[in-house]
Amino acid sequence: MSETDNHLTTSQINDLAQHLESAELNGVDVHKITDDYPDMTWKDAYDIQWAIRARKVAAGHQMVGLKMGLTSWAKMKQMGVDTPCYGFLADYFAVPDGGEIHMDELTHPKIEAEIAFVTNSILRGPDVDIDVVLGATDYVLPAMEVIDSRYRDFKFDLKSVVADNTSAARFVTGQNTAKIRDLDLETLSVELEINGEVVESGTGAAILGHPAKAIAMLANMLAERGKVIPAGTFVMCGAMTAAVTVNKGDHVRARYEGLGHVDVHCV
Ligand code: 0L1
Ligand code: MG
Repeated sequence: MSETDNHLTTSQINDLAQHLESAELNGVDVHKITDDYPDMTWKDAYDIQWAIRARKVAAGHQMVGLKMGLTSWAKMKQMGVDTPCYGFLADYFAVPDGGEIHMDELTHPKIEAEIAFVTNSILRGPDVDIDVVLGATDYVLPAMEVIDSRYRDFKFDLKSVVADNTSAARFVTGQNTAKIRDLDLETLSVELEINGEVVESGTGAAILGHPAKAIAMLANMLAERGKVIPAGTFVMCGAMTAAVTVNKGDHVRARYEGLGHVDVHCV
């Protein structure tokens, strides 16, 4: 993922940002954009994502955090890629613990159990590692992400998914927080339940071996664009479990060892 040049024009990037944002806001699916733009570069893909982000800010939304995606080796292998990707979290993506996901607003949502970090000092790449991240972490908290690719049948390639803000749609955070000295983030375990039945389980090590690795990678990827992770940033590290399809009427709970649980209802 080293292309630093654009193949697309600024006008094409802005049009594609509008196209993908419109699919998101209207809950309609579209075909993957690389079908029409097979030569688009990684720079184009992230430029489209950043253009969607700029559209949301221009529309009055706040950015409330960042996310890493495709951080498990299993999911990268499934996608045939060796690099995770990042996206942004807008204010209206946030659902309170115990709250509702309105399925009519989404296309084909899936849910995954994650862990999130809140930083207390700036993380500036390119040489951020796990120890630097742990030294800049205020606390961690349990979280679930709802991913909802705007691409028909979740069929995409990585450039298309980066442009589509890595399928980010909704997220829920738990009410318990912990200092990293009080947790072993690698062995921290979670069970994902749907209607009381455990459907997936995992540990922190599923995230690149250690969840802080995902934050380090984010800082280093942002550095390629001259960006940093500011102090006080909420960052979701990626999934500890596989993503599970949810349906109207489902009650989803992620139960974390030593960190309580996070709940959401699909209505
Ligand atoms: O958050 C994630 O890991 C999802 C990244 C995008 C790929 C997908 O939609 O499955
Ligand atoms: Mg995720």
